[in-house]
Amino acid sequence: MLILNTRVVSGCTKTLVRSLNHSSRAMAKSKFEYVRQFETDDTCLRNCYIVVRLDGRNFHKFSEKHNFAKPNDNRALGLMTRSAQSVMEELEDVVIAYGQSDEFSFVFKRTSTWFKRRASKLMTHVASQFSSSYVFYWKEYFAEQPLLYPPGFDGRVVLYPSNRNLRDYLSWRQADCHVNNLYNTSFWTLIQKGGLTTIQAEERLKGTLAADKNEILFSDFDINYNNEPTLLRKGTTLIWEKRDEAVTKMVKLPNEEEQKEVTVTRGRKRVCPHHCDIIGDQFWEEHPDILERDDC
Ligand code: DGT
Ligand code: MG
Ligand code: MG
Repeated sequence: MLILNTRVVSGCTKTLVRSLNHSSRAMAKSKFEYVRQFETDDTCLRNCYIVVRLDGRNFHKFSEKHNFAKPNDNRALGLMTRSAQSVMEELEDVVIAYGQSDEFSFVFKRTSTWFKRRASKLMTHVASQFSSSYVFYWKEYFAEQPLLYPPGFDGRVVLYPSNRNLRDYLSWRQADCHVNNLYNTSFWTLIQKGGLTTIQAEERLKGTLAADKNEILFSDFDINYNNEPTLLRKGTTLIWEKRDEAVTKMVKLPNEEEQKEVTVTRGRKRVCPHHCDIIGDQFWEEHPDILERDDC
């Protein structure tokens, strides 16, 4: 019946064919189809920044087994950053990422409609892209150290409705980086340079405040914590930046027979790492395009 109609009224062809497909699909539905209704709606609330945070699974053991330097291993941090870069390049709408230790947070722009904002899709894509990149690039960072078993990363999704909330979230992660790194630097200096056992170092640091740890490092070991590398004190922030790139291409100039190689400069967006403070206003004033307006 439908096919007959398509012949008669050509202007309606599209509509009729569509309804034919629909009815044949309806007929093809199995009695099992109802199980779809058990799927939960995990659409992220509109206008909110979507943050996906990944964290290495049992990296206490993973770092030991793979002989990570203590307290910080530059190879491991480099590989984390490389994997996060891959997430930003391969997936859509991540405007900023922040990482330290075995974790990385990815912020999707608040107006993103990627995968209809479904939390499970976003989180699993981030986690799998990150994990496969971590394994894929392993050798580039750990030349002599074989990867002994497949690492895993857990993921969670958190929504932040305002710029203030998002900035406070990122500040929280950077403050955590600072607290942990100051503790770890003091702890391992007491052991590696001070000759203390792990138990003695723990005892020495019990109840100390940040100022006390700074003092121990400075007075006993001549280490000014503020001169430690910013990568370790501040973590890694990845953002998109336009950089000029020289590109060579073949062009045919007017009045000339043959093509000539010409070098032109092009602005290209790239993921760039920063190891700076993101708690204060300066970073955000210097990069005003990262955050969208609060009144969207
Ligand atoms: P989880 O996350 O509950 O599965 O357990 P972990 O063991 O991953 O715990 P977490 O994430 O709180 O702490 C990260 C661990 O990874 C911590 O034991 C120190 C280790 N780690 C991360 N980066 C480095 C590094 O550069 N060098 C060394 N030696 N260890 C590191
Ligand atoms: Mg972990
Ligand atoms: Mg962690």
